[in-house]
Amino acid sequence: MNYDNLMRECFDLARKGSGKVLTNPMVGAILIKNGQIISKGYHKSFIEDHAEIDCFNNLKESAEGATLIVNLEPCSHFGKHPPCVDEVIRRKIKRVVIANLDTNPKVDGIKKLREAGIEVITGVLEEEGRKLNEKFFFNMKNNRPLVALKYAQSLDGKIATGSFDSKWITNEESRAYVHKLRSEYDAILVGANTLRQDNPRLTSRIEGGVNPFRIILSDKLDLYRNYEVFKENFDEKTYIATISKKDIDINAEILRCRQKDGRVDLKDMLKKLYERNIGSVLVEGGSIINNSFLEEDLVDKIYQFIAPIIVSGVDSRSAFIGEGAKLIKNSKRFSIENIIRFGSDVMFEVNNVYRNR
Ligand code: AOF
Ligand code: ZN
Repeated sequence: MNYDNLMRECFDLARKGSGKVLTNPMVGAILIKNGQIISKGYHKSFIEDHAEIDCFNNLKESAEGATLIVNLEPCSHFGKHPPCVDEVIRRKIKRVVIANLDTNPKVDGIKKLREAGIEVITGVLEEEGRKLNEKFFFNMKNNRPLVALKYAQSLDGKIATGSFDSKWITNEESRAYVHKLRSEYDAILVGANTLRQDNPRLTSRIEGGVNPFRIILSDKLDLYRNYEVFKENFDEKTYIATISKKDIDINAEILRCRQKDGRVDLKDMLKKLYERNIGSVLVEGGSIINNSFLEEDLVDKIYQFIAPIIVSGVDSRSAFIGEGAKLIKNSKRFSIENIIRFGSDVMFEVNNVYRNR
């Protein structure tokens, strides 16, 4: 039997957890018996049941002899929940079909299933499954959140004019895509300067979009409570990463980070965020913040939007500003994974995650 279509359906179910499962993987599960789908389920959020359990909970009949299709190897460890494999065995499932092995070192579900006499088929649409859970696999391998930079630039590579004007470089379609990205990333990071200049809300304004956590990078903690990101009505928290010892009365959790060259040590900040179950960060910073991540080798992905305008000018800003490579051969090299057109704009999805996967 070919399980490709059912696995694709598992991926679609899994995607419903996008932005909500945090450092957990997106997982969907389907049960079939006598060629019929008898139940479906998915991992809805970080704290909720695993996909397999959700699928069993939705079941209206006995699962005995059924085939379970699930895009990730069922877990065998005691985490926030008991092992899924125990439930699979208890329910007398005949066969388990999976796309990807779970790279969490605590998990070895397949062994347990096979020992219980259950047939296990692995590697169905493995590559698509890997792409779907790119962030999770990255987290498992690197023990830190995946970092993606997002910026919009002109044809001549400028993200702002000399007077720091950067509004409306890209068109509406590109901006809509940014809102989709914001709902897929666990957190969104900007510098304190962006708050001062634009006072953004940093929410995902698409239908059904999940709001990300907000991270404000502020070395000196010179912030005011009346910025939009500190207003009450958010489900997700705002964090401020700082090296200041100052106390301020503000609606955010302050992450006191180690310092490096007088600035927040980004690796230390990412460690603290990971401890808070943030598995991916979308950086919407300017030249300086982008460059700090670049210098620390912390740029795993880039979403680079390009609008067909030319800004020119010696004072205008490009996406990175640092010492720069003296020779082209010393530049940092990435790979372009995907190119999408948004009307008159173009977006490059640039990847570095393969280095770390
Ligand atoms: C599954 N099905 O739907 C998911 C799995 O803390 P816990 O108990 O939620 O465990 C989290 C780990 O379980 C996670 O790192 C990954 O290895 C696995 N996630 N496993 O069988 C699921 N979400
Ligand atoms: Zn599980």
